[in-house]
Amino acid sequence: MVFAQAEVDPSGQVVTLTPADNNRAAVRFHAIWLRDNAPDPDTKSPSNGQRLITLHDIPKDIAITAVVIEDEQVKIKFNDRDLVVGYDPSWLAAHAYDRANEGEGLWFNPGLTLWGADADMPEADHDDVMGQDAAKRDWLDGLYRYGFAKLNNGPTESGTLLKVAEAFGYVRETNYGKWFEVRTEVNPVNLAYTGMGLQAHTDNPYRDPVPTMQILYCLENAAEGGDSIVVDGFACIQRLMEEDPEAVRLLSQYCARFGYHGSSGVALQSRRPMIEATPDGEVICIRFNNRSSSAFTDIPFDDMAAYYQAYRRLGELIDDPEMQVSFKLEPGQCFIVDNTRVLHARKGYTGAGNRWLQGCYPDKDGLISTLSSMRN
Ligand code: NM2
Ligand code: OGA
Ligand code: ZN
Repeated sequence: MVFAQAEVDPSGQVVTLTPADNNRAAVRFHAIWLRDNAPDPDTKSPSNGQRLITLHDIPKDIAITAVVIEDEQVKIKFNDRDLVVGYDPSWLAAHAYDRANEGEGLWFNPGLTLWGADADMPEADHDDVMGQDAAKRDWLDGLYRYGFAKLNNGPTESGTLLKVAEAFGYVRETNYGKWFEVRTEVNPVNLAYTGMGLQAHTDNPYRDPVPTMQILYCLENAAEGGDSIVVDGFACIQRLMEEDPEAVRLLSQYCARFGYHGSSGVALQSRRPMIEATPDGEVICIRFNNRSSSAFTDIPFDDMAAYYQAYRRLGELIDDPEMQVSFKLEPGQCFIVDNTRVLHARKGYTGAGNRWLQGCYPDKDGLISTLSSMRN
């Protein structure tokens, strides 16, 4: 971005940068914002990029005394130091905030691709992703955008899922272990450890914070049934928003309750909405799990019946085959979901053959960090 002109207002509080390209609007920045984000070595550590000062080090009456465009930089002098601070115009353009308040309503991160049954889902070969940076980056990029990705033709060795997790992040240990065996057990501590079908769900909504990603790695799948299904929870919320905004309001503004007490010494519980949004309306999490919801007690009497209707409708959208992608995992194949967004289900299974998956919960911040640093 090239700026043709820089001007400071008479109070020294606002800089206006006018782009060379006439079709682009001018952008304004506040003195306090510019001073806080000054890139000089006394403000930001040149070695690690961390800020060396607190807001108390900036006077309340901070003001700009001069601004010029020179040597492809926006150069600014403030009233607290003699230093002239040079800002990269592209950095300023990328961090501009000069827009109107966008008001109400929920929205989704535009970097995500919402999907339904006809989606072309990201998948790659295990050895390519583990061995080649470009293949890994593309696969992680798909995983981020779809909240889902499959990895094919991996080893059928116990524990391989941890190596997959380590390729992009760190595994969160829980009461189920660093990883867990998903297979039929006697006296199961969780219905996942049976042959029952499991309605599409997010894992562990009873945990705070919830696990943000899950890997399910297949070692054996010779039973009859046991197919996997995944559903984009954000796409379901989007459909619900279109057909019944009041339903989304109920599910996002009241807290549900979730709990797990399946083994001794464990009593997990949470009070969180099924649809969670930031204060400015970005949908950031869906919690949906029929097996683990507790009695709801945070919805006022007058709204409870409508709340249940909204909950039912969200479940219908989640169970709608038009929203679902299904497949049967083969030994050596795994999938990863963003557990804050994409729900997973399994069909019931029976018969003589064994079914054995291993699961773990890597954190999503690691994925985003690895991907961002690979993109740079
Ligand atoms: N397991 C597989 O959230 C849940 O309770 C689903 C989780 C037991 C770790 C199952
Ligand atoms: C789980 C789960 C699915 C499966 O373990 O959380 O949903 O395919 N398992 O067994
Ligand atoms: Zn699950």
